This record gives sequence, structure tokens and C-alpha cells, in this order.
Amino acid sequence: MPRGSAGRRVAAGRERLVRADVFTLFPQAFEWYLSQVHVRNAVALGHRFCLTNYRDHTPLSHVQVDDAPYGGGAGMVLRIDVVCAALEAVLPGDAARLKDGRRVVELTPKGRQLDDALAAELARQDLVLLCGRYEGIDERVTHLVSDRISIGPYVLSGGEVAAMAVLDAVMRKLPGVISNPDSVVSESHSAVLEGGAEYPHYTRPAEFRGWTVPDVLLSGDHGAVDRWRAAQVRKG
Ligand code: 6GU
Repeated sequence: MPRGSAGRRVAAGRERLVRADVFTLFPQAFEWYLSQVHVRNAVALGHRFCLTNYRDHTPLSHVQVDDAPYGGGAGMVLRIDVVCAALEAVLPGDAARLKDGRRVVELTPKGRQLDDALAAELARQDLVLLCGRYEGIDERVTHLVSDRISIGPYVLSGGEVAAMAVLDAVMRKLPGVISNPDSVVSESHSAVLEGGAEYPHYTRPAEFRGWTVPDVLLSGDHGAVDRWRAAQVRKG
């Protein structure tokens, strides 16, 4: 792969460009995340991140997006007609066919838990992330999605924080996005480390409040440093 003048990898023409669409009632929640340097790197390479507010495309009056649950009970449910209208307003074709060419993901605590392998899988195709709020999305969303993903065994107030976790894990898998590609390959939990944690990092000062840095890291012996790091990874 060619390298840019700053030593950064630049996308070769054959690199696939990914489009990630996020559907949410709270697009402003993503502003900080999308301004981060890694995201801007990805956009500069030609990847796209598109935010859509369900509310901007609702076919209902009074910008209604949710409704009381059939059968009664607490909370409100995001309507399936509203979700379909938003999808069909910004992506081509029937909402139920979108999953044929891309991963369409509902963020839900009932989903499959995100891990590194799933992030790598998601990075290979265009991505649509559907965030729910309130009690979630009408269960008929199952007709639209290829995946239901959770980020862990706890309940969040909405899918937005989870969507950012998914986006970030996926984006780091896109070639050229991380300036130093070695940092992606050796990163925690990737297959190279066989699922183990990354080795510990230290920087200056070498001593602070009596807290020291392992001598081997100050030794200048790169072979010894590599062996120490490998041993740390194995220890987990
Ligand atoms: Cl994806 N959504 C919500 N609401 N809570 C969660 C989650 C998702 N993953 C873990 N907890």
C-alpha cells in the first residue's frame, strides 16, 4: 500500500469505501464523536458517516414518532412505519431489502454482544445502525435487520452510546484510518494477541511518587523489550 508524505497510509484505489448510516432521535449526541480525528481521517479517505433523525421523515402529524404499546404497559415504542419512512427517505429501495446489500443493525440490549470479530465483520460492508429510545423499536423491526447487537450485559437509556461504540470499533478496522497501522494490529483483543489484553504502556517520568517503570523498558534492548511485552500479553 502506498504511504502518504506524512508516513501515513493512504487508501489505494482498490480499498472498499464504507458508508455508515445512523438513524436516531438524537443526532446531536454524535457530534463530538464525528469530530474526532480518526473519524475525520476516515472521511478524508472517502468513507461516509450519515446521520438521520427519524423525526425529520415521519409520515405522521405533529412530528410523532412513537406510540403507546399494544397490550398496555409503561413507556412508548418507536413506530415501525416511522423507521421505514426514514430508511426509505435516505437509502434506495424497499426498507426490508436494505439488508440484502449491507448490515442493518438494531442496537438493543437483547442483541448479540459486540466483540472484535463482529466489528471486523461489520467493517466489510455498508452499515445501517438503528437506535431506539424509550422502550425500544416495534418488534417488527426484525423484518428490516440483519443483526441485533448489544454492547454488554446492562441496559442503557437508548442505542446512541452503543451505536458510537459499534461505529468506533468498526471504523478502526477500515484500512488507512488509524495513522499507525501497527497499533491496530497489535491492539487489545485482536486475533494477533489471541484475544488477550495488550501489554502495558509507560511514558515519562521514569519515576513519579516512587512509582517506577520496569527496568527492561529503559534498557534500550529491543529484543528484551519484545520478550517482556510478549510475556505480559500471555499473563493477560
Ligand atoms: Cl445496544 N442498547 C441499550 N438500550 N442498552 C444496551 C445496549 C444497547 N447494549 C448494552 N446495553
